[in-house]
Amino acid sequence: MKPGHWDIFCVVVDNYGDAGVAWRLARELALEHGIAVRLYCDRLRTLASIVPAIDASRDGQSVDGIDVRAWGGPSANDAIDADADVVIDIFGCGLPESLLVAMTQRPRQPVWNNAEHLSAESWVASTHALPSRHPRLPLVRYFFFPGFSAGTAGLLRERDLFSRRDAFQSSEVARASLWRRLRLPPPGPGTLAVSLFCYANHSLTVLVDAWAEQSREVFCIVPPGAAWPALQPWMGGPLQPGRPFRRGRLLISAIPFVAQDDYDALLWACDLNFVRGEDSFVRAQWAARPLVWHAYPQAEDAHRLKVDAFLARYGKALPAGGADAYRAFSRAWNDVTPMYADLWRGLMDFHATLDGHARAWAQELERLPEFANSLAQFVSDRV
Ligand code: TRH
Repeated sequence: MKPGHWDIFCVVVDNYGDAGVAWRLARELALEHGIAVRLYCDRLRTLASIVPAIDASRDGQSVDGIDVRAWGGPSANDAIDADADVVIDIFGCGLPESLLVAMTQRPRQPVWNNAEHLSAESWVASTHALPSRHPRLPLVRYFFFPGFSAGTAGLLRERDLFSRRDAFQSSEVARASLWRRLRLPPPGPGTLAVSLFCYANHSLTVLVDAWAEQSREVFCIVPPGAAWPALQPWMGGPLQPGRPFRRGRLLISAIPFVAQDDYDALLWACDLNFVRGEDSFVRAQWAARPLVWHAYPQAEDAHRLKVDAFLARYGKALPAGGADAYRAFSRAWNDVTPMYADLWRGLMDFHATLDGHARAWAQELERLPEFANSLAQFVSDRV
């Protein structure tokens, strides 16, 4: 099949994940599949914070071969050319009515896919790629699910990601250059370097108390987010880039929000990564370093099912003690059970095991389908 021309639509509901996933998908399709991609985003400012080459004040710009466009969202009346061969709405953000009508009038309708949210739950494989008829218009939309099993579309992963990661992790020069860019001191020998990206979290102060009191030095690097205001009362002052804070064995440094590629490098450089949502969660798995996931909190605690489903898959190849410690800490971090310092100590007893497991897990996932490839294959089977 000829690569053709694809339109991707993204609504930033909150935070960075919507734009983060849309950008990653657009970039892989453009750079690895030679597809002409237009990316419509209703908040260019958010996109620009993860991709600094994007100018948030400009509509219509080419970055990494992607035609980046501003739009007003599915209910706005923007004039959008209905000439794409493939249309994707990220996380089911919806498309403008005028575009849907124009799609029905094309001699050959575009393939319309909804790129879905990630879950490790087992129902995903049986729902992936199913068609759904539009309630009023003669259009079909397919539901495309990322996931952790062969029956799903898999996860987004750039072709050269592992070779870049491995080159970084084996190069002292590359790591030193990252710490310089972040204006941070390189962690000393034996120090546990931790990145901390999370939502508002009741367990945070229990954790920093445990870090301050333990025997091993902890260097905690905190990008902007809920952790900054949450740590302020504990620190007795604001957390800001350039103003490190020490208590006992714990050194905390805030960093500004960094470009998506530098965030990858931070994950590669740390010994443990606290991540959240979807995209940082996946990137931490590719980093092949132990991770703790904070799931996006959902109504009626629906996210707890997602946490347990992930823990069941991730813990399968761990020895029983390690799986229990990991599960207990992760569930407390997600507010399913109370957090205690002992849970942290239990987790650290298995840090070396978790480290080996993280690499094996990344290799295991690498054998599954890759999301952009799955999508390109799915489309090529239909046009
Ligand atoms: O930011 P998130 O919480 O995003 C989302 C959204 O809330 C979204 O509505 C919801 O659907 C989804 O979670 C489940 O977390 P996430 O998914 O990890 O996205 C963060 C993005 O920001 C990711 O692409 C990595 C990037 N990032 C940087 O580029 N630089 C940084 O410094 C940091 C901390 C993150």
